[in-house]
Amino acid sequence: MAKKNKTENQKTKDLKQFEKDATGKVMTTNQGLKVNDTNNSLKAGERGSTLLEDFLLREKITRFDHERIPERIVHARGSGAHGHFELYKSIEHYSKAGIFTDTNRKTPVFVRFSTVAGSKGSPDLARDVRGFAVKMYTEEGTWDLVGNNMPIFFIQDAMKFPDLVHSVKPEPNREIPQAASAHDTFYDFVSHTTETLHNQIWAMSDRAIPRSFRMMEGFGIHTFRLINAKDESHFVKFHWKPKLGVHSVTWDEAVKINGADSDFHRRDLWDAIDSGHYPEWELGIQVVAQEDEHKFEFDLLDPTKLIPEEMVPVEIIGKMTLNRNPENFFAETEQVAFLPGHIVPGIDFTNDPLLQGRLFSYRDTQLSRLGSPNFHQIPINRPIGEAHNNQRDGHMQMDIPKGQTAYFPNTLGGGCPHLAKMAEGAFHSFEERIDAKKIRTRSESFSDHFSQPALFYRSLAKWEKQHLAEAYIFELGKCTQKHIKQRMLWLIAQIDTDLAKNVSKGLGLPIPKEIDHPINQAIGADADVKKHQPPKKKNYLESDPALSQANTKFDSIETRQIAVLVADGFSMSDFTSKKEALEKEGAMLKLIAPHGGTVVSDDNTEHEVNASIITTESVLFDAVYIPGGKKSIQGLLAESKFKKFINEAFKHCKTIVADNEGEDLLDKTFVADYKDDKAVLINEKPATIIRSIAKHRNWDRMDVAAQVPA
Ligand code: HDE
Repeated sequence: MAKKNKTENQKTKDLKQFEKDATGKVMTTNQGLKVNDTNNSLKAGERGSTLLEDFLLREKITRFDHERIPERIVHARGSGAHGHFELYKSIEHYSKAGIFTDTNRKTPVFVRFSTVAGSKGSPDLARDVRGFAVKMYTEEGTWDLVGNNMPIFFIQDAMKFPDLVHSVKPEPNREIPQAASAHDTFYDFVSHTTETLHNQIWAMSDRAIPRSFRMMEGFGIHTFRLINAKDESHFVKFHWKPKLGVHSVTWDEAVKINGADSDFHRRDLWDAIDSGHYPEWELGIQVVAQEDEHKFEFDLLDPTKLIPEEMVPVEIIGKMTLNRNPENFFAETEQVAFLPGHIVPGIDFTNDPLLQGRLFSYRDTQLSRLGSPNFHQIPINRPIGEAHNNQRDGHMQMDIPKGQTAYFPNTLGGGCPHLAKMAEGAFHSFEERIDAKKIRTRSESFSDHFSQPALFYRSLAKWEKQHLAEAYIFELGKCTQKHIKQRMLWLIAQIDTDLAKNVSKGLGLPIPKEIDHPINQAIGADADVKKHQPPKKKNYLESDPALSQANTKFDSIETRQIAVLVADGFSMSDFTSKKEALEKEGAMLKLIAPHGGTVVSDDNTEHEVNASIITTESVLFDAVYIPGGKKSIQGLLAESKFKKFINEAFKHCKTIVADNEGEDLLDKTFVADYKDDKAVLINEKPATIIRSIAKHRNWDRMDVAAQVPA
């Protein structure tokens, strides 16, 4: 695939003025003083004590001492990229936003993907929700759509967020475990907070262990409003649909990837963009008319509910492309500040009580994280248009506001900055009629906690259901408290009895008929759960195909990593025939050899080895290819890790390809007995191989694969 040109957008141009490039430049202090020794401190004599006078030492050390800023309290680990959004068709009947009406624009974006629970240095393949935060630098102001890769959230009211996060974070006494939900405190909370069960079951699904950030969906989650030029409101849910489809790894791979390359997702995103394979997502909207607000069997304001696509189809309206890696991780990815409160005319909030709480939290958190109310002046956070108001001063003011006045109204400053007229595109909150009692409660319309987890489970394919049961068994198996496991089992049984039976078998615990632990009674938890189901479980839809990854796209092998196992003497003609065809489709072939350096093929040409077998693992690849060549196969057989490599790829249901003598290597592995498997391809044509790799995995092999002792 040809490397595409990097496109430059307005935000990229804006950022350029802040870039610093030391190429060819002399080293100076921060004051511009030229420095000729940065290795030795100033001393009294060669061996003497260091002098307080040494301003060069003090500047360097003091600056170093203060390099760190607090990591995000949630979503600490993340990776970002620049790009743009293009609109396919105007939706002016719904929204007056420039980004939704002007099809000629390329709106600059910066996206940050993240895990939620782990610290900044935690591994990428934790079982977790992924953050999917998009900052759109629109001409009318910056719009942040701060979403996740799952369409619903754990809780319904912002008031519960600290409890949720404290329960999943490492336990406060021992600070264990890191980046993992599989522990007592999390399930203590979940099992006593049934509103969490929907997001919880999604977190047990393969969605929580994506193959790549580039292969996951994004969701705004909350119901927002679109406002048109006539000030009419429609409810909307936002969806990002990846062009490459939604794909995941298995849990066994996730565990191993975390050891083999804990930066797997970060590296994958960087490499894809760097090699010109720009990730793309289409933006979809689910629109509900104002008058239809109450026509559903769930509340549109409840963020633990999705609108099944079967009930309201997703309308695709545009496309986002990420085409530039950040220049500097800290300056851009770490300092970017997303605020759900950043909206533009044409988009507005609803009263979703989780969203309402977020509107407070994100500004507040930037104050402690970035340290100043001027965080919007950091280059990555600046809007592309001019910003003027009477807000002043504070730590690290970067602008130099001119003039005598910093108040409104004024005459001394000519009345400026003056107020925008509505015709100039001023923001105006949607005038929603509210006539209510001030009350601290939860709406009765939020009380169904079981129908949608059940719908999600029913909608999954057999292999997805199996993965999900295994995830529950793993997670609850890691809990040490029996009453917590039993309570979870009882709740899972209310979602689906078959699922509960599987989990119960794995845990070696019967499904309790009642949950009557004295602690639960003492804290009144049973009454709370009973209030919320199961009697109220509804079956308004048998299944929603969009919820299953079995119904995603399987039409591309772009950026798929293919491990080519070779030693000296491998067949060049086998290799070239496959390489050309696979690379044409965008796949990336990597030569894995018994050693680093180079290998020589049977036509005496030398090839750069991409990784020696010692430094890599099968879990980092999507498929394996073994070209023929007698000598090469002998070389591979001499190093036993190649057999492990193949067995493991087979275990993870990947496509395994061999040509000619390559089959001899397969015969020494577990694959020998399964050569009729539809994704074990011996001497097959490239087209068949491409189709097989595009399928992502052969899940039909799952039961056999489970037997592989790898
Ligand atoms: Fe966040 N969340 N959140 N969250 N969230 C943060 O803001 C918070 C919620 C999400 O890449 C924090 O700048 C509260 C839902 C993403 O920089 C913090 C509540 C969704 C990111 C915060 C929620 C999200 C954050 C931490 C419940 C999906 C990473 C650092 C009321 C729609 C953004 C920061 C990035 C980050 C608070 C719930 C997504 C503390 C109080 C629901 C993707 O402000």
